Amino acid sequence: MTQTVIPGEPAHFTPARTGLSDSGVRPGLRGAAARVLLANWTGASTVPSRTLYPHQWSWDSAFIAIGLRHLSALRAQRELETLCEAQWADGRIPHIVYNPAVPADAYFPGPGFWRSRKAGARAGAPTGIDTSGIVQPPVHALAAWLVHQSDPEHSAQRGFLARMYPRLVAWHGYLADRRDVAGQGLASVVHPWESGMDNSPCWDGPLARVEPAPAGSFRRVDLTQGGGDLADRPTDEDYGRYVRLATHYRDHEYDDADMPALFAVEDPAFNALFAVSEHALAAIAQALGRSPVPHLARARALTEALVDRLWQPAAGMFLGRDVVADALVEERTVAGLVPLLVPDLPTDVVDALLATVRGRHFSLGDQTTLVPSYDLLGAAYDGSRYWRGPAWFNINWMLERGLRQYGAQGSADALAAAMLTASAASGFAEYVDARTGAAHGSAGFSWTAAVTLDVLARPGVPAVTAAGRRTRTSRTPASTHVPDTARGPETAC
Ligand code: 9WN
Repeated sequence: MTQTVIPGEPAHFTPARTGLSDSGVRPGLRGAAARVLLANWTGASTVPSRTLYPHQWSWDSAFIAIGLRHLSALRAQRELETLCEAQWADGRIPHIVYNPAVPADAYFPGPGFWRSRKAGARAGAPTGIDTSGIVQPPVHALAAWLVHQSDPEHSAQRGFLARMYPRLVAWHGYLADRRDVAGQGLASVVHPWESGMDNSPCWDGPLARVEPAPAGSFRRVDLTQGGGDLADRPTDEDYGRYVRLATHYRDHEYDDADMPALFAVEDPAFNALFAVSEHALAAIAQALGRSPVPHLARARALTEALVDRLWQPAAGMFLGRDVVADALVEERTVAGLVPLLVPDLPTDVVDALLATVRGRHFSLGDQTTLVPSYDLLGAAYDGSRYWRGPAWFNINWMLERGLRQYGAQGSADALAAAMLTASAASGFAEYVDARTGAAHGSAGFSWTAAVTLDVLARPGVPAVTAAGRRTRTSRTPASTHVPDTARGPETAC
């Protein structure tokens, strides 16, 4: 019989002790965050931002659902269900689901660029909805499990998990079967947008081989709609490369088997989330009376491949692997710290990661209060430029849980408090300067509000205890670790 371990709530993290209480130190923050999510709700899902991103984005929706569960379990379930209605027959969950009510030129690339219904026909794109053809990090099973936990009775009444489970299994199957470009047990991203960290310096090397699409062949909308500083956005040259890669994929009918890889990178954050979500899928399977064993086996295999292929002891962190060049990408980005969210990492890896988060490259608790997206000492560091230095709230939400999971309670408490301070002060900005907290990007950003709600609602966070820290030589038998059992108060929308 497989042992399922759902981590409990530690007594040492309480609103009273950390000053995270909405009614005390931060009056009004919960209401303000809720108003952002209510304003960005479109009737069946939530836009990341009313100005810059007027459709549904895949990993945004997962984080949004994690926050929405504290306002309305039903709405949180709908968020994920709406996304899954756009799933392709090959299992992929597209990174954008277009809202037909929004003008075609409101975002580039729009549905006319991806042509999903036609170019994606062989891969099984839906016929009644327009989507993009690429994917984003697989946070969805984790989100579904957390949404279920916020109101299990309501979830069971609606058959939420029973409907989500086959979708999520197909999604993970797609990543495992079609995206293991190197054949070594990890999924590759085939476009920087798939990582969710579009403009990370990690992509500079692999992207340099890609000929940019001619500047006049597309028209960017992000430079006119955003509301943020245009200088913070990716350059035209990088945009040209993004367009070239997406065109290449589209022109191969989104067929992963039949596409010469121009760009393929094993990203540590993407694969860490895959492993964590596979643990969540094990918990979902068990809640449905099914066997968690295949999910636990895949979670274990992913964790081992992550360490074997992407761990770099000399850097004290994980690095991306350029699959086309078969070489690690020598850039320290926050993606290489996100595996802290994965349970059961070897002890030496955890110790090094904790030292790196607080060390001179990321400097948490010293020069920074939120973890920056890129190495403070890196040649490409820019405190305000997209994914090249500033801090994102969803990423810090994951790191806060990772720190806590591995016993760094003090750093986790301080990070949680800093997230609330920065989200409130910045008007729920898309991202902030990690040193100063200065707001960047669009305001009223959905996942910033969502993770704020989640941090505010938790009387405690979990997870994996010291028992979860294991050495390379003593991997424990199959068990399910899902980094949350917290239940926040539910109120109707
Ligand atoms: C491209 C929606 C998305 C996020 C990504 C973020 C940004 C889009 C863009 O916005 O990407 O998908 O136009 O830059 O990088 O993480 O999901 O919020």
